[in-house]
Amino acid sequence: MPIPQQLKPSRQTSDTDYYEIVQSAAMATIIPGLRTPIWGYNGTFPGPTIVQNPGRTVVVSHRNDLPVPTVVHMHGGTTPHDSDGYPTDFILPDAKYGTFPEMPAMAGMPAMTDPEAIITRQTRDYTYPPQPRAGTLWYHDHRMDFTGASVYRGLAGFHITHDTEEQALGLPSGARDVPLMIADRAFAADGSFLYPALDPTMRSTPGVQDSYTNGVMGDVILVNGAPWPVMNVDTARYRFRILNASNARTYQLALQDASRQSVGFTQIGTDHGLLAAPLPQDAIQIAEAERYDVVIDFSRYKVGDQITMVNQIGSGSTAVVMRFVVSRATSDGSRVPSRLSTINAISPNSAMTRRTMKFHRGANDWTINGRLFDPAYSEADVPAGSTELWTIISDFRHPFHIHNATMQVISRDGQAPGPYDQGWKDTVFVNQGERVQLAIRFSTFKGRYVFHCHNLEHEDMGMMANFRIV
Ligand SMILES: [Cu+2]
Repeated sequence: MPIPQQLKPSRQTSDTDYYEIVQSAAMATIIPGLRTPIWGYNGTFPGPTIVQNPGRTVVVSHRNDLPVPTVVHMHGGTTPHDSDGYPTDFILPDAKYGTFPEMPAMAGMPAMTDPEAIITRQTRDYTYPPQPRAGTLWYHDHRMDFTGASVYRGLAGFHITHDTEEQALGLPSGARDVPLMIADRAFAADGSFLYPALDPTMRSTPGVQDSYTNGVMGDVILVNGAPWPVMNVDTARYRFRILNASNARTYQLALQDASRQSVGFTQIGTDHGLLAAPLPQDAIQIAEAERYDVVIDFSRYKVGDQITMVNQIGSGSTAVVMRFVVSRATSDGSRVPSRLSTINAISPNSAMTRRTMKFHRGANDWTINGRLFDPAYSEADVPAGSTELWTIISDFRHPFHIHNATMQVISRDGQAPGPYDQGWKDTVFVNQGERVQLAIRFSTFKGRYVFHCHNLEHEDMGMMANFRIV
């Protein structure tokens, strides 16, 4: 199983690490014997992993060598608005590729410009100040109307933040702290990705063929860019940072030993870092863009044993994710302490502003409070650093994601939060017909940001809205 390379800084000052990434077309070997054209950060899928250490600012200088505009969003980040990857904040490609309106023409709507867009040509520096918590963040393309197609081609990578609280715990680390990017893809016979774009050049017409308006799913499960990989492990504890980078597929992950007995995970973290205490889970539901950190203790096994990670809500080829083969006996100094982190639970109170966001499935589009995404309209103006209570109501399944904020699940349909709702989150699954109340704590960085469905096809078809931190 491949593990994405950790990117080395190109230079460092007393408080800042500088990185350089080139977004480029490349050939990958994913299906044995075939070559897959990808778009990748530094030409790889997944892109290189950026590690942000405590107290350090990270500046990533991106160069766009692709034929279309790109936008980099660091998902889960606490980020100044001009580095957040607002969908129209394009890094334009080389001028030879022509012009690109911020909002391309869609059915019944002419092309439009976004006067607030902050546009650069070919390069852009994204500044990420020290992050509030250790967590498994990730970066991916967020281009207006083309996010689904761009991520599908490979524009996604990990951005891992550390803090001193986490570093003192003795959790599995180094080669036993492993990011797992799960993403499903479909392939054409020649090995290329099969994405049902209306405009495969991704230049002018956004959207997917009609039969894919619910979202694009593939029949091949990739982990770190490899199909159903096998990972050799020692008889030791491992920490896995599981990210669902799929466009539209939710998984129910579980572990099975050779006799197909479920062996369970120890969940230790979620989107924005560690839980208060380890949480045993028989299975973990992970929606698009969510992260779950788990520890698997392979010291219970002997060399030669195999553990399979399955997807309990998949079928056929999508029911299996990857396999672990215990291949080396070793000693292990790691531990999972009974207390991991301090999570101050937010108690709703009457002083908190309450808002309702209705996620609705239209005939051919996806709306929030009855609107398609409009860069000129703000759904909520929120005071910097404030905490609000938002209720998400939905008539379909959607992972709700908000930028530049962190949240706790307060209730689902008036009942207690679900088994996967612990900790600080930036993405929360909302089921069909469900009413989920969230306490959202906004960052102190001011400006225009978005929240949206993280089913990328829904997002591209309008299920996104602005809020402003004022
Ligand atoms: Cu959705």
